[in-house]
Formats: sequence, structure tokens, C-alpha cells
Amino acid sequence: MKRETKLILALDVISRERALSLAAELCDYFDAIKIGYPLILTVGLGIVKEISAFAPVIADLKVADIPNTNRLICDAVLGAGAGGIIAQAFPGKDSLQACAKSAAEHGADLFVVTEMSHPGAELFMAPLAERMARLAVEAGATGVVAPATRPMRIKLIRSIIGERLIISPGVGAQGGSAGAALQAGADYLIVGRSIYEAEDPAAAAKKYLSLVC
Ligand code: NUP
Repeated sequence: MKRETKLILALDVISRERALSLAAELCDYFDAIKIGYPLILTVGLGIVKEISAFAPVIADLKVADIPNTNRLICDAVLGAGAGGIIAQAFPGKDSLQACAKSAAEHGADLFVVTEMSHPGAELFMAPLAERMARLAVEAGATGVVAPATRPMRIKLIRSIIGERLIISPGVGAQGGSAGAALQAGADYLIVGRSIYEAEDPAAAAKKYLSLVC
């Protein structure tokens, strides 16, 4: 994934037309476009290839199953044209290794969730986030997902994963600050609603770009 704008668009819209028109309008502001269950389940797997005509696609499927099922999920979405996949660490090393193997076979990036950005993640995920970050490193992941809503946690996770990438959701609609997340060590910000729900999405994207660059 290139690192020019340090921004990843989270495209959680559920209409093919809207997704494609936003991708066309906004792709110059983003290094990648992240899509997940809302768009893929509504529109179909073919949307992966259509969006990747505008920018590399990260499939946010938070893959979290037994190794064989993980492999099938990763192979399906990476085979459909995604350049990256997001997986959960909590199912364990063998499950994550299955994702890593599929990603390597497809020349794709693997990002592993450490601690999610919403308040509920403090219950089970936060106490295990450091171990999940270590597992991501052991599995050979490209990087991790860490919360812009809790910049101190980004700092901690950075100290564990070294040079691997941190992609960070939670700015804007979830209340996180772009500047604080970057300062804490995030490599990319993932931004969704505060851009695609804005009256003028391109203007909102430009605003983020000015904060990041
Ligand atoms: O911890 C996470 N938090 C999070 O918001 C991990 C994620 N993958 N996400 C995703 O990032 C979430 O599913 C959504 O697609 C995006 C954030 O979107 P928004 O809050 O900027 O609209």
C-alpha cells in the first residue's frame, strides 16, 4: 500500500452506485479504501474488484474462525481482488497463521485487530491487546489495527510491533483526534462517516488531508 495521504477511506455505505461514485470522487485523497460486511453483503463480492479500480481495497472482514474457514474466507476476498485483509487475533495463532498464509499467497497485506476503538472493547480486548499485538508480529502481519479513540494505546502497541504498520480507526464520528492518533504513532488514519456523510465529502477529505500532511 502506498503511503502518500496516510488516509484510508472506510466505505460503509450499502448502495453500489453510492459506493462507486464516492470512490471515484474521493480516491485521490486516500491510499486505500476499506470495505466490509455492510457493502459486500449488500452488493456482492464483485464490488471488491469494482472499488479496486479506484484504490487498493482492504477487506475489513475481521476474520475470526478456525484455520480452515479463515483460509477459505481470505482466499475468497483476496481472490476477488482485495489487496489487504483485516483479521482478529483472539481465535489464536493457528487461525491467524492461516490468514497470513493466504495473504502471502495472494501478495496481500494482513492487518490484525489488537484493541477495537469503541468503548465496549475495554472489557475483553484492552486487557489482551498487547498479547494480540505480539501474535500479529509472530504471524508476520503487515500491521495492526489500533484505536484512534485511545492514543495512549497506539503508543503502547507501537512499542510492541516496531516498524510494522498501524492503521487507526475512530477519528471523527467516534470522537478520536487525527492529530493525537498520528502523534501517538499511527501510520494511517481510517475515516468513514465524517467524510462520506458530510454535505461535501471532498471538502471533508481535504480537511483531513491538511491535518495529516
Ligand atoms: O477497532 C476498530 N474500529 C473501527 O471503527 C476496527 C475497525 N475495523 N473499525 C472500522 O473502521 C469500522 O468498522 C468502520 O468501518 C471504520 C470506522 O468508521 P467511522 O467510525 O469513521 O465511520
